Amino acid sequence: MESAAAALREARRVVVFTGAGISAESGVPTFRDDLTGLWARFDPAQLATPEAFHEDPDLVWGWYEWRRARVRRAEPNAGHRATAAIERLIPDTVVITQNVDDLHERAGSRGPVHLHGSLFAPRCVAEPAHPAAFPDADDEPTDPGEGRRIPPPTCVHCGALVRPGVVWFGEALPEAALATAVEAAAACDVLLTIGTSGVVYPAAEVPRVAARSGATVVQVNPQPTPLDDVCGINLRGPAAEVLPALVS
Ligand code: BJW
Repeated sequence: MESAAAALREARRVVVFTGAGISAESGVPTFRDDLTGLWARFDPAQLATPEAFHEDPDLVWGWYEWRRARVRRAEPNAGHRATAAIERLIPDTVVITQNVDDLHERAGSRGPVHLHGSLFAPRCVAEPAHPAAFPDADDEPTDPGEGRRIPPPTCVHCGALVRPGVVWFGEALPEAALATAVEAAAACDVLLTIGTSGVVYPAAEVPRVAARSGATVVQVNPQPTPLDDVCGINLRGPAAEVLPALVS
């Protein structure tokens, strides 16, 4: 903890790279934790691929509406707030998140980069997607309950289905977001990797890019991950406890 705090104090450029674990203490489930992770209860092949949406749009839309409603009820935790505090202390901080929730924004982070999209930006399935296809995106989500089907709305411009604005397996990440992430990681002095299993690519390259570029990489996670080897400092613990201690 001492050396991580010292590295952060001396850093001019910082990247905070987050995964589902930072939102766990807000009650938003992770993906791969045993028992509580979403993939322990649901099959990603049936819910988080373009083929799944094509096959059964009502099942997929219903599942994302259920998750959107859960996130709406959740509040940012001390880990999200500590991240925003780092941005205030070190203005050249870039927050890069794999999360599709909006808890960084609600904790006061300015413009976090969303590598895997957002639950709150549904879009038309047409390529290229019609903008503002679904004007009600900011409305209170319908909560269909776990596992209930709900038909997706249709695009106001072309009548095609509206899909969740997230990045599914096999889909490209948003080009600009990925470029910003790689650039910031290559240029930073310190990268904090928080609450990610580090198994999903290309996002998992981000801390590796920072390590290869000579940055101090600090990991905050209660469990070991494949990123342990590239992290000079591993802080084992929950983000909502470790991060506030790091910036205090
Ligand atoms: C705590 C905590 C607490 C708990 N405090 N910590 C190279 C090798 C192998 C495979 C591939 C590869 N390159 C690409 C692939 C394929 C694939 C992939 O990576 N598969 C692997 C899983 C094997 N990647 C893709 O398909 C990507 N696309 C792609 O590569 O496109 C290529 C292409 C190019 C050009 C044209 C077309 C295609 C896309 C990946 C999209 C991932 N999508 C998801 C779902 C998003 C939507 C949704 O939310 O439903 O993103 S999957 C899911 O995993 C989600 C997450 O963002 C992502 C990462 O998960 P995360 O955040 O790490 O969560 P967990 O649960 O894994 O870990 C939580 C961690 O928190 C744990 O370590 C806990 O210990 C910890 N924790 N409590 C701190 N309190």
